[in-house]
Amino acid sequence: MRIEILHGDITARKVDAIVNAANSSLLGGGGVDGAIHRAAGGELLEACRELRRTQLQDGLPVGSAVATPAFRLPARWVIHTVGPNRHAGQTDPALLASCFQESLTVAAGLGAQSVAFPAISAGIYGWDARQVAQVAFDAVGSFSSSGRAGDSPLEVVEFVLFSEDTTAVFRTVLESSP
Ligand code: AR6
Repeated sequence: MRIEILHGDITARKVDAIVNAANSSLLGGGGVDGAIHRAAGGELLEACRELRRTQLQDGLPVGSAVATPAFRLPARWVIHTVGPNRHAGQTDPALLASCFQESLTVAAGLGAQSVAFPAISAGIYGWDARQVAQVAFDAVGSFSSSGRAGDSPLEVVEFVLFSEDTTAVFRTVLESSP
């Protein structure tokens, strides 16, 4: 599995799956969540409402992930995950690690070869980008060395960062990772 760091808009990525930094309601919001819903079209919100009705009446828990089709996006699927919100006292890095691990597990289950992540929790939810990068790369490393990656066709894990600063942070952390 190869990690790539890109500066840009995740909604433009023609990968198998893009990951959405959603909230538990799954009904949209600001940041990358808003951008994904706008670009995917109203069918995405409908699919999320259907998930809430049928499987997730109490919402998607922090650290969990669930997939929908990507509708008008170039990607095939959107994997929605809910990062921990520092402003709500959710400061346990294990919750953030779980977002990356669960999203990779869902991507592998879909048969995805490529998946793109944003900097989950590094915006409205208030986490430091450096810590998000560290947790993300550790999660990819432990996923690829675990049995879960064995049968999956997952080859490329992209991190698509919206600002130059965050892109530089992710590059620096990746270079200093073992
Ligand atoms: N492509 C890639 N990255 C983006 C894009 C984009 N189009 N737009 C923003 N980012 P945030 P969170 C970056 O706030 O911190 C929503 O309201 C952004 O610059 O989107 O997990 C949800 O509904 C930042 O680096 O997600 C939740 O309520 C990163 O994506 C809440 O925000 C994450 O920022 C989730 O907060």
